[in-house]
Amino acid sequence: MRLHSYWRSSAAYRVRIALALKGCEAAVVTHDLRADEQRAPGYLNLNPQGLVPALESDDGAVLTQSLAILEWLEERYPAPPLLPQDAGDRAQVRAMVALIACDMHPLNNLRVLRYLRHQLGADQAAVSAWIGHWIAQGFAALEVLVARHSRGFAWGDAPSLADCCLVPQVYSAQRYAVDLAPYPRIVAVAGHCAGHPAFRAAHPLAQPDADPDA
Ligand SMILES: N[C@@H](CCC(=O)N[C@@H](CS)C(=O)NCC(=O)O)C(=O)O
Repeated sequence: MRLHSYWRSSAAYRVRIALALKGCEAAVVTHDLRADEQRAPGYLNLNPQGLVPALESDDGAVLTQSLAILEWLEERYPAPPLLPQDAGDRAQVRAMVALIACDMHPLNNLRVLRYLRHQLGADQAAVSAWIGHWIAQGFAALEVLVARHSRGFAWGDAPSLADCCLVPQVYSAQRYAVDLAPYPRIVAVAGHCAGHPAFRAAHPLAQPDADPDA
């Protein structure tokens, strides 16, 4: 398999975590988002949206959209499971996933922030306030769900798709210097995950294109 990735991409980070949890090997192909490499014609052939991640599977399929890739990995490589057995429990995990990946992350990704800056004329203070607002709103709700369901990991006592999404979102919040003190349970889950080898292997700073000075 080949994973098209960028070290600081939250969506690619989700897939890297799931691949590592499943014990799947994937060669990493990097695209520097700062240089707009995700819009190069060759990559647009793979993913017409011009976004990372994309996963080329061993049978030649090209998969896009991180949540679709996570669900595909879960179906194709069922062990270890990243969704609970019970349908109601699975819905709870998927609700955490959607809260982060559908209602938080899209508001703060590169193309949206660029639009705020360049088309709407927002200065850095306004952009930072925007980022902080949406992260705070999402994390306030997620904190309640984690309090209900966590026993170490975001849902229960084993890693799930919720952790694949929570950990990158916490990394992103830290990168934007958002105060995480109001969300001690989310921070505790991220800390718990940080001790797991799969999460360590997927960390942005462990990636071949990591640029700690960026
Ligand atoms: N919903 C998509 C979002 C993908 C996405 O926004 N990727 C970002 C990096 S986290 C990206 O490629 N951004 C490039 C850009 O905005 O131009 C997914 O989950 O895969």
